[in-house]
Amino acid sequence: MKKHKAGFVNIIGNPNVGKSTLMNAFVGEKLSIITSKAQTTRHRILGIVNGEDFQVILSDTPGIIKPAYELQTSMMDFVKSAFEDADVLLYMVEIGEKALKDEAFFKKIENSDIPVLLLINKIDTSEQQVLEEQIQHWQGLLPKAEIHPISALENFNVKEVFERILELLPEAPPYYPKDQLTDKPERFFVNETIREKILLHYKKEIPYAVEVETEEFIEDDDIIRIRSLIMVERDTQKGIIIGHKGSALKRVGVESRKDLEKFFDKQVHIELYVKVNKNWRSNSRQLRRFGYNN
Ligand SMILES: Nc1nc2c(ncn2[C@@H]2O[C@H](COP(=O)(O)OP(=O)(O)OP(=O)(O)O)[C@@H](O)[C@H]2O)c(=O)[nH]1
Ligand SMILES: [Mg+2]
Repeated sequence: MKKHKAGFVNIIGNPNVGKSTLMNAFVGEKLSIITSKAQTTRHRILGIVNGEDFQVILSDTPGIIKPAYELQTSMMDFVKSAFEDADVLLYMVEIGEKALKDEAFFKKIENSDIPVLLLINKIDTSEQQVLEEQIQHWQGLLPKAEIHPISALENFNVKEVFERILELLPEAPPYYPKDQLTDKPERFFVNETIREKILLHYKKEIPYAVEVETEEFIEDDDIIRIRSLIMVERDTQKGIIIGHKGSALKRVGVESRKDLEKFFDKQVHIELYVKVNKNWRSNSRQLRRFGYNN
């Protein structure tokens, strides 16, 4: 009989380099939201790829930054936790990038005994010569790491990286049931889908001041009824989220519903409302309630 392999493969790197895009590509589902804005991902999200004789437990994590408020400190705690249980680390950089936004994390990678695959992402945007310079640059900085140029977006070299991960994983029984895809509950994906639309449609500070909490998720035979609360930090932000005669909020609702109907493969009814929750980003009790555990 073939031996069973299993382990934790944790993706870390600067904001916006394509970590979530890669995890979704591995899993084949849109588990993590993706936008062109930095700090899209705020949590550690597991994406589990199951095979007959393997279980690869991927972790998508928030992009590495120097925290300026408590929410960001919690986000960086998720990144730290990803160092603690990794069997393989995927350190993702993008073409043109020179260094990690927090030197302390780079030191952790440098001193790690865990195998590190350094993925140079977005090579679809680059010339061969630029790529070669990048490989030189990273090889010089992290001689122990194995470098793989990829395009998560165009699925280039993603399968090869997955094969390499399988080689590196230890023999172990599965950690999760073989039909499980993630560690997060359904409501989490509702919150994230809504937050993605807010990241896409609102400018500047607004998306960063928003948290979403799904208060109702009722699944009937043919429809899922959802009610979610969009939290902002100030009254002015509430007005902007709602928009003229509610048009902006309506767009968030319509687009979220479409995505969620695809995700759950069922008709969805969604009701959104907006509330001011002053300074929730700096309030540890509020943060715990929203699943930022520290
Ligand atoms: N051209 C190109 N764009 C990519 C590639 N991978 C990701 N992107 C884009 O880069 C942007 C950021 O992608 P994400 O997957 O959200 O990046 P992330 O690292 O998870 O970002 P944070 O969660 O904010 O840290 C999105 O606009 C993606 O479409 C790639 O291989 N090529
Ligand atoms: Mg992300």
